[in-house]
Amino acid sequence: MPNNTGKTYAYRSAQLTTSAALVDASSVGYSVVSADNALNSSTPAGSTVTVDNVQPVTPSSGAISTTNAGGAPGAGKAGTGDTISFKFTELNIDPFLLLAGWDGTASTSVTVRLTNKGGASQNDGLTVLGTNLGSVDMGDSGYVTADADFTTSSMTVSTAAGVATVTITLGTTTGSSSLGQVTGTPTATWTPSSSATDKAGNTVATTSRTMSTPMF
Ligand SMILES: [Ca+2]
Ligand SMILES: [Ca+2]
Repeated sequence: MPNNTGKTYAYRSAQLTTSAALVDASSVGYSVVSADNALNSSTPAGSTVTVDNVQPVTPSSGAISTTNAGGAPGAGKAGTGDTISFKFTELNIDPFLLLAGWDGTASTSVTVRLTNKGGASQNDGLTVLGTNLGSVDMGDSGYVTADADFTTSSMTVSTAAGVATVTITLGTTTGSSSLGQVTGTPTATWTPSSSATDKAGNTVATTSRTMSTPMF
């Protein structure tokens, strides 16, 4: 699977755009000229950048995973300390485009919403509000009987071996009376968002990924 191992970014600019005409991993020269208000210009300073035209994808296995922090009584039921993780086969995923204003160097506070869709055939949903992480179909209608928000949840991103892992740890909820316990083995489906990109602006592939386990 392609990844962008070996490409590093020390600067960020709103002016960066990708072009299909550029060949991935090729070297492209550029120069910088500075000018003062009187239009006195510096001598051009040149260097090169390495093109990154590889679309971030998600692993075909293990792209979405969960953990249960509550021991056996909490298994299958969302609770404080439970986690959900999303993986991208991309070292240079852009935290700013996962959550506006987040550089990914420290954990940040987010709200996880479990959306109640009711009925035997309508699976509950999971979203991380304000992010471009896409959405999860939980694969079962029994997680919540009404929408429940886990505020003060925390989100981190780490990178290793060509994979970026975004992990969200559930915070506290005021909707605990709405939480249900799922005892089967539902299949959850994550649909990533193309609003997430790598640092070169390549949009994330939106191929859906599944996990089969008693979640949370
Ligand atoms: Ca749990
Ligand atoms: Ca439900």
